Amino acid sequence: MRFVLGEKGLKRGREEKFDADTQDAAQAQEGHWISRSVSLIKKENMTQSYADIHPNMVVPALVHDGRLYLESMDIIEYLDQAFGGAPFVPAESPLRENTLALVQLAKELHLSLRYVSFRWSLGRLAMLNPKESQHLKTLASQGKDEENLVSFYDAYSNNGIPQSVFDEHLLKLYTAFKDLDTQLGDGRQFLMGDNISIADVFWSMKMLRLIETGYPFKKLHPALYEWYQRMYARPAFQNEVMGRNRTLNRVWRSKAAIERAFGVGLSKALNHLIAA
Ligand SMILES: N[C@@H](CCC(=O)N[C@@H](CS)C(=O)NCC(=O)O)C(=O)O
Repeated sequence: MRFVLGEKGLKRGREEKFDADTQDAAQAQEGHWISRSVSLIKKENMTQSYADIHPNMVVPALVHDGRLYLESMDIIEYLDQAFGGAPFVPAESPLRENTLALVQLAKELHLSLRYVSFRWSLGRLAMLNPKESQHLKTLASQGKDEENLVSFYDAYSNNGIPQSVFDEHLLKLYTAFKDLDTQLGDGRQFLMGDNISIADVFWSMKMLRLIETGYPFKKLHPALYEWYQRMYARPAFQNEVMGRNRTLNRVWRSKAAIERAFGVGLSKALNHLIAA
């Protein structure tokens, strides 16, 4: 979402705590949006104040003109309508349908990304203690838990997920990246052709997280890696995505590099799976 705000030329204004009781409309500088970061590492998404905003306890969420918008896909479509500019969700067929199909695939793989990044990057840091688990259950019972956080965190925090399940998710991601790499082989600049779209946003966010786990994109999917470098170089990516993530991103990448040097970690697991 932040990436698209940047691409639309909208300027980031003040930073507020996500649960600070300030009126956005009153506080916003003309033409600027207010950033309210929610730290997933600090588990701020699993607080009553965030669950009141987003019942599924995931980011992002957008408030504009006093209305709340949830779900990345819907938010980006709304930003197109509200702020114009080159559309991220194309209007004409069949480009629209093809773009949305690629976004749908990214959405379906979101769970796989969660499994893989927790297993090979966040590790114990992402586990909940019994008190936190209980708190999550209480909050989830007020909403619908559509992202299945309760069952995932329950199993993950109790080491209840077999390695084969993590491997399965890693392979699913590998298969999808391999396909994208093939498609990009025709020299297109963006996933859907000549113009940036919501598909580029969804998939580059996936890659950003996976690079932190040590996923060897450059070696396995070179055309996809080149495409990611183009996305990464865009000012909106640098300012709105990396601006806040840079330090943590470096920490995770260093951890993955050390693991790779010792022949452990995601690269090793993936090599085994591909060879099998
Ligand atoms: N369907 C949601 C999914 C959003 C989502 O899963 N966000 C992740 C971060 S990329 C999250 O907030 N995870 C919280 C957690 O795993 O505790 C959307 O597309 O907006």
